[in-house]
Amino acid sequence: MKIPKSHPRYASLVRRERLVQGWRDGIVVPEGLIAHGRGEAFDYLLGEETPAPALVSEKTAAALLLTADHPVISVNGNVAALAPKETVRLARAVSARLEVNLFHRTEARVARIAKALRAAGARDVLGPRPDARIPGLESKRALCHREGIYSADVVLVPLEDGDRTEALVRMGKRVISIDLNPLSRTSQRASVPVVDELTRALSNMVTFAKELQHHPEEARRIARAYDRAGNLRATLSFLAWRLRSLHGGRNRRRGSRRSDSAST
Ligand code: PTJ
Repeated sequence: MKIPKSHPRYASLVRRERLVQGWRDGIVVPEGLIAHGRGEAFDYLLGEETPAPALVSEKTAAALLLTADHPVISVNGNVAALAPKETVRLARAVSARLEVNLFHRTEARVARIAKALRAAGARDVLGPRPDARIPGLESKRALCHREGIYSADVVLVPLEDGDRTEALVRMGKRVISIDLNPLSRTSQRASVPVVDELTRALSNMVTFAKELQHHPEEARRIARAYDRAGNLRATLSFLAWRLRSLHGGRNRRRGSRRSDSAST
C-alpha cells in the first residue's frame, strides 16, 4: 500500500506496513502483529514522541553498550521487520554482536531473519545452530549461543517477553529493554528500561553512541549515574500528566494537539 507522505500519522502507518510485509515474508509471526497493536496503544498515550525519561535511558543504554566487554543485541521477528538498518547501525556503533533469538522459534524463520539482517548490512549474525541454554527458561527463547547471549555482560532485548529478561538478569547480566509498556514485566525487570517506540529508540541510541564513542570516561559516568526506579517513576508521571491533559486538565493545549494527531 502506498502511504501519502502528507498523512499526519505517516511514520506509524509505514511501521504497520513493514510489519504486515514481514508477516507475508515469514519473518513476523501473527502474535507479533498483536504485540505491535499493544505497543501502538501505549505510543498514543505517550504522545508518539520520545518522552524525556526515555531519552535518559537511551543515552544510558548507549553508554552501557559502549563500555561493555561483550555486548549483544537480541533480534526477533518484529525487530527484523521494523528496524533492520537501525539495528545493524547500532551494532556497528557499539561493536555488539547480533543474535537472532525467537519466542516462536522455527529454524526457517531464524534463517530468514538472519538473511534480512545481512541484507541490511550485518556481516556476522548468530542464531542458527545454538549451542547453549539460558537457565530456568522452558521456552525456545532459552536457545542461544555460548559466544553470544550466553556469555554477554550487556544484552539489548527489544520487544521482549518478561521471562527471558528475568532469566538474563538472574545470570548477572545488565539487560536493556525497549518496550512501550512501562508496566510490562520486561520494563519492570530490565536494568535499563527504555520506554519508547523501537525505531525511535534505536535511532536515538545510535546518535548517543556516536557522541560517546570517544569518551569512555563520560560513558562510564552516565552508566553509573542512572537511576532506574526514578526513571520508571518519571515515565509514569509523564503518562499521568498526559492523561490529565487529555482529560481537560492543566496543559490542555499541548495535550489536545497531540490527541488530535493520534488517530488514523
Ligand atoms: O519473533 P518472536 O517469535 O520472538 O516473537 C516476537 C513477539 C513480539 C511476538 C514476542 O516477543 C512477544 O509475544 O512479545 P510480547 O510479550 O507481546 O511483548 C512485546 C512488547 O513490546 C509489548 O509490551 C508491547 O507493548 C511492546 N511493543 C510492541 N511494539 C513495539 C513495542 N515497544 C516498542 N516499540 C514497538 N514498535
